[in-house]
Amino acid sequence: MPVVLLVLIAVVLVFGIGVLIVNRRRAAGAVPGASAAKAGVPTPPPQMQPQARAVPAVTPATTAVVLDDATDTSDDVISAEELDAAFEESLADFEAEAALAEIEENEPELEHEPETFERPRFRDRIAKARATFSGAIGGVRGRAGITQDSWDDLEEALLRADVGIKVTDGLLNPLRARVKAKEITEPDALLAALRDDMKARLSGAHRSLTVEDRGGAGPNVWLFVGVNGVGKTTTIGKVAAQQRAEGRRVLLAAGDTFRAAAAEQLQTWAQRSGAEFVRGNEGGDPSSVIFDGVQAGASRGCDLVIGDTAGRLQNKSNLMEELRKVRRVADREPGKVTEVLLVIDATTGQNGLVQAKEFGDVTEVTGVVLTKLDGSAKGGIVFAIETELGLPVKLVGLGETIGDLVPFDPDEFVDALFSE
Ligand SMILES: Nc1nc2c(ncn2[C@@H]2O[C@H](COP(=O)(O)OP(=O)(O)OP(=O)(O)O)[C@@H](O)[C@H]2O)c(=O)[nH]1
Ligand SMILES: [Mg+2]
Repeated sequence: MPVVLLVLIAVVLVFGIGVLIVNRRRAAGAVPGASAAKAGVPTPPPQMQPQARAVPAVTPATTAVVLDDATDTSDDVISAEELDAAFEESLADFEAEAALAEIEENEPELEHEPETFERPRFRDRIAKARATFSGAIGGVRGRAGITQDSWDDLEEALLRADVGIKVTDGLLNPLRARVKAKEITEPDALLAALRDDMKARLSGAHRSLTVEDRGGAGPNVWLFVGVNGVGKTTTIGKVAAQQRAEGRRVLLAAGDTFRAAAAEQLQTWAQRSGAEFVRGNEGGDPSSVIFDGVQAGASRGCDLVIGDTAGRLQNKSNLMEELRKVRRVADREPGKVTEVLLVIDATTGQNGLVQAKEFGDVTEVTGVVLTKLDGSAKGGIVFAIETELGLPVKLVGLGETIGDLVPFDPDEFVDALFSE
């Protein structure tokens, strides 16, 4: 009898130990990627949810990841920064596969044909700037010769148009010398010479938008940057429509994760222009959204991925660093950044120069889009941007609708200023 009892106790003990071991193993496997995270490998991204036209971006974990043994908190909690660094390092190897697998499944059919639009003319849209100039031109023409008042009229018109004091002097001083040397004697000849000099100052810049033929290696990436409310998202919609009309397959990536409404605004433009669309979570990492946009663009054979970014003040260094990262990630294979367009609101005048300098330093701006030139008397900022900073103004916004964006044509612009 005691022997049977002993055997029974032994069986119970063995069973109990077995249960304990199994439970510990289960607990150890409960946090996926925990051991990998400990070794510095980022946690796999959350699965993407299919949407009608939108593919949500894969966002790296931004919260701390708690590992299996909750009692030891010192080493087992990985901070957002550490995770972010790990994410940066192994992004290409790791997320590409997961992202591609999902994106291919969700590839939408392009349902929308882009809207057709008529190109507006400078002359019709820059009425206010023209009014400023035509007053001065009338004054100069109305005098029998070239007097001090003629110079005052011209100087005031140039300054009011926001050409800036430096460029204004640069334009008028040589003309003063030519008048003094009797090379120019008539008011009409003076106006013609000024017009030519203004055109000459803007000539020679490379203004076309770059789309490289990458032989299927991946999409070109264009990024839009600038301070708040200047017209980045609207311009992206207009550009997307133009690029679609040229037969390119375009994807818009909602890198403005600051507000959910920003992604929705971009999505509306994607639908209008017949572009595809990728978004992330509100408050997520913008560079992750751009990365996923590029992956999606590559897997769908897009020619062009256009990245929106949140508006930011050029003196907020943390936000400017975020932008630097967005640019770096966008430039990773299979993407290639071929344009970084700084959007400047023409009505902000000379402040646009400061913005251009700061954004240019951080993101290697390739060109400027000058918006809201309709109704603004300040188109003269073009001269300051080009001559003082050496950045080409590539596009000009002349209104709020999809067709209100034109390539910047300096001759047409200057002629429009001088037209009566
Ligand atoms: N008149 C005029 N309005 C414009 C032009 N471009 C943009 N807008 C308007 O400017 C406002 C701001 O445009 P958004 O595209 O939202 O500007 P944003 O830079 O994306 O703004 P944030 O994302 O908040 O930084 C909108 O009301 C646009 O319709 C333009 O060329 N002319
Ligand atoms: Mg925006």
